[in-house]
Amino acid sequence: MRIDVLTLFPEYLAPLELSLIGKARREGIVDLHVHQLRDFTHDRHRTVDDTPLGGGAGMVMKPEPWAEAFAAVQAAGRAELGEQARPLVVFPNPAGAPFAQATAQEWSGRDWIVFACGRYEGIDERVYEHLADGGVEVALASLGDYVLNGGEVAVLAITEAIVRLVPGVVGNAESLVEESHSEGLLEYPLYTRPASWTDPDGTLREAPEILLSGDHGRIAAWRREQSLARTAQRRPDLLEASERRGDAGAVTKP
Ligand code: 6GU
Repeated sequence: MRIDVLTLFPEYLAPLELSLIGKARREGIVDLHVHQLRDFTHDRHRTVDDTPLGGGAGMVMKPEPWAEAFAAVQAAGRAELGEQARPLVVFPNPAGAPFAQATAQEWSGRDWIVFACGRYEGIDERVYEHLADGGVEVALASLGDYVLNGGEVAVLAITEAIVRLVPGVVGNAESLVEESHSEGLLEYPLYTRPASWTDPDGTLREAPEILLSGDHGRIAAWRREQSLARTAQRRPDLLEASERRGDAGAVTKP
Protein backbone atom coordinates (compact mmCIF):
# COMPACT_ATOMS: atom_id res chain seq x y z
CA MET A 1 0.00 0.00 0.00
CA ARG A 2 1.30 3.44 -0.95
CA ILE A 3 0.42 6.44 1.24
CA ASP A 4 1.28 10.06 0.38
CA VAL A 5 0.77 12.91 2.83
CA LEU A 6 0.70 16.56 1.77
CA THR A 7 1.28 18.89 4.71
CA LEU A 8 2.83 22.17 5.89
CA PHE A 9 4.22 20.27 8.91
CA PRO A 10 6.01 17.10 7.77
CA GLU A 11 7.57 16.74 11.25
CA TYR A 12 4.09 16.11 12.64
CA LEU A 13 4.09 12.75 10.84
CA ALA A 14 7.35 11.59 12.45
CA PRO A 15 5.54 9.07 14.74
CA LEU A 16 4.76 7.03 11.62
CA GLU A 17 8.40 5.84 11.84
CA LEU A 18 7.64 4.10 15.13
CA SER A 19 6.25 0.81 16.34
CA LEU A 20 3.93 -1.21 14.14
CA ILE A 21 3.74 1.25 11.25
CA GLY A 22 7.50 1.83 11.29
CA LYS A 23 7.97 -1.94 11.06
CA ALA A 24 5.43 -2.25 8.21
CA ARG A 25 7.38 0.46 6.34
CA ARG A 26 10.74 -1.25 6.88
CA GLU A 27 9.21 -4.53 5.67
CA GLY A 28 7.89 -2.85 2.52
CA ILE A 29 4.21 -3.51 3.34
CA VAL A 30 3.57 0.25 3.51
CA ASP A 31 5.35 2.79 1.32
CA LEU A 32 4.84 6.19 2.97
CA HIS A 33 5.84 9.52 1.42
CA VAL A 34 5.44 12.83 3.27
CA HIS A 35 5.57 15.99 1.14
CA GLN A 36 5.97 19.65 2.11
CA LEU A 37 3.17 21.61 0.42
CA ARG A 38 5.38 24.74 0.32
CA ASP A 39 7.67 22.91 -2.12
CA PHE A 40 4.90 23.50 -4.68
CA THR A 41 4.96 27.31 -4.40
CA HIS A 42 7.09 29.64 -6.53
CA ASP A 43 7.19 32.98 -4.71
CA ARG A 44 9.96 34.13 -2.36
CA HIS A 45 7.78 33.70 0.71
CA ARG A 46 6.48 30.24 -0.31
CA THR A 47 2.93 31.52 0.22
CA VAL A 48 0.19 28.92 0.70
CA ASP A 49 -2.62 31.08 2.10
CA ASP A 50 -4.48 34.34 1.54
CA THR A 51 -7.42 36.23 3.03
CA PRO A 52 -10.94 34.91 2.34
CA LEU A 53 -12.72 36.38 -0.68
CA GLY A 54 -15.81 38.14 0.60
CA GLY A 55 -14.14 38.88 3.92
CA GLY A 56 -14.14 37.09 7.24
CA ALA A 57 -11.73 35.79 9.85
CA GLY A 58 -8.53 33.82 9.27
CA MET A 59 -6.85 32.64 6.10
CA VAL A 60 -7.77 30.28 3.26
CA MET A 61 -5.35 27.90 1.52
CA LYS A 62 -4.64 28.98 -2.07
CA PRO A 63 -5.54 26.51 -4.85
CA GLU A 64 -2.35 26.65 -6.97
CA PRO A 65 0.08 24.82 -4.61
CA TRP A 66 -2.49 22.08 -4.05
CA ALA A 67 -3.11 21.51 -7.77
CA GLU A 68 0.61 21.38 -8.43
CA ALA A 69 1.23 19.06 -5.49
CA PHE A 70 -1.52 16.63 -6.55
CA ALA A 71 -0.11 16.53 -10.09
CA ALA A 72 3.40 15.77 -8.80
CA VAL A 73 2.25 13.15 -6.29
CA GLN A 74 0.03 11.43 -8.87
CA ALA A 75 2.93 11.33 -11.35
CA ALA A 76 5.27 9.86 -8.72
CA GLY A 77 2.70 7.29 -7.62
CA ARG A 78 1.93 6.20 -11.18
CA ALA A 79 5.64 5.88 -11.97
CA GLU A 80 5.81 3.39 -9.11
CA LEU A 81 2.41 1.63 -9.23
CA GLY A 82 1.71 1.80 -12.95
CA GLU A 83 -0.01 4.33 -15.19
CA GLN A 84 -3.46 2.89 -14.46
CA ALA A 85 -3.13 3.55 -10.70
CA ARG A 86 -5.70 5.93 -9.18
CA PRO A 87 -5.40 7.21 -5.60
CA LEU A 88 -8.15 7.84 -3.10
CA VAL A 89 -7.59 11.43 -1.95
CA VAL A 90 -8.61 11.95 1.68
CA PHE A 91 -9.06 15.42 3.19
CA PRO A 92 -9.18 15.22 6.99
CA ASN A 93 -11.91 17.70 7.85
CA PRO A 94 -14.22 18.16 10.84
CA ALA A 95 -17.04 18.64 8.29
CA GLY A 96 -16.35 15.22 6.71
CA ALA A 97 -18.06 11.86 7.15
CA PRO A 98 -17.23 10.22 10.50
CA PHE A 99 -14.19 7.95 10.12
CA ALA A 100 -15.09 4.58 11.69
CA GLN A 101 -13.79 1.01 11.83
CA ALA A 102 -15.81 0.16 8.71
CA THR A 103 -14.00 2.99 6.88
CA ALA A 104 -10.64 1.69 8.12
CA GLN A 105 -11.56 -1.80 6.93
CA GLU A 106 -12.53 -0.51 3.49
CA TRP A 107 -9.49 1.75 3.06
CA SER A 108 -7.08 -0.98 4.25
CA GLY A 109 -7.82 -2.72 0.93
CA ARG A 110 -6.76 0.30 -1.18
CA ASP A 111 -3.38 0.26 -2.86
CA TRP A 112 -2.92 4.05 -2.81
CA ILE A 113 -4.21 6.80 -0.52
CA VAL A 114 -3.19 10.48 -0.63
CA PHE A 115 -3.89 12.51 2.52
CA ALA A 116 -4.21 16.28 2.05
CA CYS A 117 -3.81 18.16 5.32
CA GLY A 118 -5.52 21.53 5.42
CA ARG A 119 -4.66 24.22 7.96
CA TYR A 120 -6.12 27.66 8.70
CA GLU A 121 -9.84 28.07 7.98
CA GLY A 122 -9.75 25.61 5.07
CA ILE A 123 -8.87 25.04 1.44
CA ASP A 124 -10.24 26.98 -1.56
CA GLU A 125 -13.34 25.05 -2.72
CA ARG A 126 -12.10 24.92 -6.33
CA VAL A 127 -9.41 22.39 -5.32
CA TYR A 128 -12.14 19.79 -4.63
CA GLU A 129 -13.92 20.65 -7.87
CA HIS A 130 -10.68 20.36 -9.83
CA LEU A 131 -9.97 16.88 -8.43
CA ALA A 132 -13.53 15.62 -8.91
CA ASP A 133 -13.66 16.93 -12.50
CA GLY A 134 -10.35 15.14 -13.15
CA GLY A 135 -12.01 11.86 -12.16
CA VAL A 136 -10.16 11.65 -8.82
CA GLU A 137 -11.97 9.88 -5.99
CA VAL A 138 -12.19 12.31 -3.06
CA ALA A 139 -13.29 11.70 0.54
CA LEU A 140 -13.67 14.07 3.50
CA ALA A 141 -13.15 12.28 6.81
CA SER A 142 -13.68 13.51 10.37
CA LEU A 143 -12.36 11.99 13.60
CA GLY A 144 -15.26 13.33 15.65
CA ASP A 145 -17.25 16.38 16.57
CA TYR A 146 -14.48 18.71 17.72
CA VAL A 147 -11.96 20.91 15.92
CA LEU A 148 -8.22 20.28 15.57
CA ASN A 149 -5.73 22.83 14.21
CA GLY A 150 -5.10 20.81 11.08
CA GLY A 151 -5.37 17.40 9.46
CA GLU A 152 -2.01 16.01 10.63
CA VAL A 153 -3.18 14.42 13.89
CA ALA A 154 -6.15 12.93 12.03
CA VAL A 155 -3.76 11.42 9.45
CA LEU A 156 -1.78 9.79 12.28
CA ALA A 157 -4.96 8.26 13.68
CA ILE A 158 -6.48 7.24 10.34
CA THR A 159 -3.20 5.78 9.04
CA GLU A 160 -2.73 3.71 12.18
CA ALA A 161 -6.32 2.43 12.04
CA ILE A 162 -5.90 1.45 8.37
CA VAL A 163 -2.38 0.05 8.34
CA ARG A 164 -2.91 -2.31 11.30
CA LEU A 165 -5.66 -4.00 9.22
CA VAL A 166 -3.39 -4.62 6.22
CA PRO A 167 -2.61 -8.35 6.14
CA GLY A 168 0.81 -9.11 7.64
CA VAL A 169 1.08 -5.93 9.74
CA VAL A 170 -0.46 -7.22 12.97
CA GLY A 171 1.35 -10.51 13.68
CA ASN A 172 -1.68 -12.26 15.23
CA ALA A 173 -4.58 -11.64 12.83
CA GLU A 174 -6.98 -13.22 15.37
CA SER A 175 -6.43 -10.24 17.67
CA LEU A 176 -8.21 -8.06 15.07
CA VAL A 177 -11.39 -10.16 15.20
CA GLU A 178 -12.65 -9.67 18.76
CA GLU A 179 -11.51 -6.08 19.39
CA SER A 180 -13.85 -3.14 19.99
CA HIS A 181 -15.84 -2.03 16.93
CA SER A 182 -14.84 -5.05 14.80
CA GLU A 183 -18.41 -6.36 15.19
CA GLY A 184 -20.12 -3.09 16.00
CA LEU A 185 -19.78 -3.75 19.75
CA LEU A 186 -17.31 -2.76 22.45
CA GLU A 187 -14.82 -5.36 23.60
CA TYR A 188 -15.52 -7.55 26.68
CA PRO A 189 -13.40 -7.07 29.85
CA LEU A 190 -9.97 -8.73 29.91
CA TYR A 191 -8.14 -10.44 32.78
CA THR A 192 -4.76 -12.11 33.21
CA ARG A 193 -2.88 -13.78 36.08
CA PRO A 194 -2.98 -13.64 39.05
CA ALA A 195 -6.61 -14.80 39.10
CA SER A 196 -6.79 -13.64 42.74
CA TRP A 197 -5.18 -10.25 43.26
CA THR A 198 -5.07 -8.08 46.36
CA ASP A 199 -4.84 -4.45 45.25
CA PRO A 200 -2.65 -1.85 47.05
CA ASP A 201 -5.65 -0.86 49.23
CA GLY A 202 -5.93 -4.43 50.57
CA THR A 203 -9.04 -5.36 48.57
CA LEU A 204 -9.13 -8.89 47.17
CA ARG A 205 -10.14 -8.75 43.51
CA GLU A 206 -10.94 -12.04 41.81
CA ALA A 207 -11.15 -12.59 38.07
CA PRO A 208 -14.55 -14.01 37.01
CA GLU A 209 -14.55 -17.73 37.83
CA ILE A 210 -15.97 -18.68 34.43
CA LEU A 211 -12.68 -17.66 32.79
CA LEU A 212 -10.92 -20.44 34.74
CA SER A 213 -13.55 -23.07 33.84
CA GLY A 214 -11.98 -24.20 30.58
CA ASP A 215 -15.50 -24.25 29.06
CA HIS A 216 -14.90 -22.34 25.83
CA GLY A 217 -18.56 -22.27 24.82
CA ARG A 218 -19.70 -20.73 28.14
CA ILE A 219 -16.75 -18.31 28.09
CA ALA A 220 -17.69 -17.13 24.60
CA ALA A 221 -21.34 -16.65 25.68
CA TRP A 222 -20.26 -14.71 28.80
CA ARG A 223 -17.96 -12.47 26.76
CA ARG A 224 -20.74 -11.72 24.30
CA GLU A 225 -23.11 -10.76 27.17
CA GLN A 226 -20.42 -8.51 28.63
CA SER A 227 -19.85 -6.87 25.24
CA LEU A 228 -23.56 -6.21 24.85
CA ALA A 229 -23.96 -4.88 28.41
CA ARG A 230 -20.95 -2.59 28.04
CA THR A 231 -22.10 -1.30 24.70
CA ALA A 232 -25.61 -0.64 26.08
CA GLN A 233 -24.08 1.24 29.01
CA ARG A 234 -21.40 3.29 27.26
CA ARG A 235 -22.48 3.49 23.62
CA PRO A 236 -26.21 2.84 23.21
CA ASP A 237 -25.94 4.55 19.80
CA LEU A 238 -23.90 1.57 18.52
CA LEU A 239 -26.61 -0.92 19.54
CA GLU A 240 -29.33 1.18 17.97
CA ALA A 241 -27.32 1.33 14.74
CA SER A 242 -26.72 -2.44 14.68
CA GLU A 243 -30.40 -3.11 15.44
CA ARG A 244 -31.34 -0.96 12.47
CA ARG A 245 -28.91 -2.97 10.34
CA GLY A 246 -30.10 -6.25 11.88
CA ASP A 247 -26.65 -7.55 12.94
CA ALA A 248 -24.43 -7.85 16.06
CA GLY A 249 -26.44 -6.03 18.72
CA ALA A 250 -29.76 -7.24 17.33
CA VAL A 251 -29.43 -10.43 19.40
CA THR A 252 -30.45 -8.36 22.45
CA LYS A 253 -34.00 -8.34 21.08
CA PRO A 254 -35.72 -11.75 21.47
CL1 6GU B 1 -10.17 15.16 10.36
N1 6GU B 1 -9.57 17.65 10.99
C1 6GU B 1 -9.64 18.72 11.80
N2 6GU B 1 -8.96 19.82 11.46
N3 6GU B 1 -10.34 18.74 12.91
C2 6GU B 1 -10.99 17.63 13.22
C3 6GU B 1 -10.96 16.48 12.44
C4 6GU B 1 -10.23 16.53 11.31
N4 6GU B 1 -11.71 15.54 13.01
C5 6GU B 1 -12.19 16.08 14.10
N5 6GU B 1 -11.77 17.34 14.23
